[in-house]
Amino acid sequence: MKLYDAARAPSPRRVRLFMAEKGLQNLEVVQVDLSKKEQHSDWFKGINPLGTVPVLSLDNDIHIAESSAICRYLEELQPEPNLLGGDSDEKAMITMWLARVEQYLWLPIHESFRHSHAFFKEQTQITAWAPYAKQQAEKFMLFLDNHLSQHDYMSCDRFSAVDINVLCVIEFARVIDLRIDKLVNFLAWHERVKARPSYLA
Ligand SMILES: N[C@@H](CCC(=O)N[C@@H](CS)C(=O)NCC(=O)O)C(=O)O
Repeated sequence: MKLYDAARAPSPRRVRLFMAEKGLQNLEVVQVDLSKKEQHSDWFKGINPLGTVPVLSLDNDIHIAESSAICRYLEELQPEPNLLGGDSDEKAMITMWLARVEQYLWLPIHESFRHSHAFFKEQTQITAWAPYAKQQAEKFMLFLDNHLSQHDYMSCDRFSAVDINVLCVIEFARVIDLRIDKLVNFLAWHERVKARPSYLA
């Protein structure tokens, strides 16, 4: 197996943390240099035509793109410690939270970044969209802060892939100057997840 990674990008970080939690760390890692647009090179487009990282390439030449699909594969490969749900109740709840976080946090943060940051200046940017998208993310952050006033973790009252996904996107959100500084429950959760050894992966 080979992981196509980009050290500073948030989506590959999801996979690295997921692997670290499972102790899956002995695989080949290839860094794709996003600043040099290596993701759009012919060789990488042969691996993922959409030109995004992460990608997990299997020994049978299957290339899995999308961090959620990679994590699903890794969970099947090594079920413990469980991160995507044990019984059907947990699987449903974690899937629900993953979908919420993807739609109401990752998407607006990415959109705000995409339409305001110099990294995308060669593409069409609708600058007025950026603050609106940021506001949408802020709304969901308040929802999460409220949820965390009753719970230590994002889903099922235990650490799961949902915590990994929120951690990666919320730390990335600094690039659009979006922070959890004033959200006390969110901050406490952040300290809790930062204390895990996987944090440095
Ligand atoms: N939904 C995808 C998002 C992948 C993605 O957008 N990756 C970014 C890095 S975080 C990327 O490769 N960007 C390169 C570009 O947009 O040119 C996933 O979860 O894997």
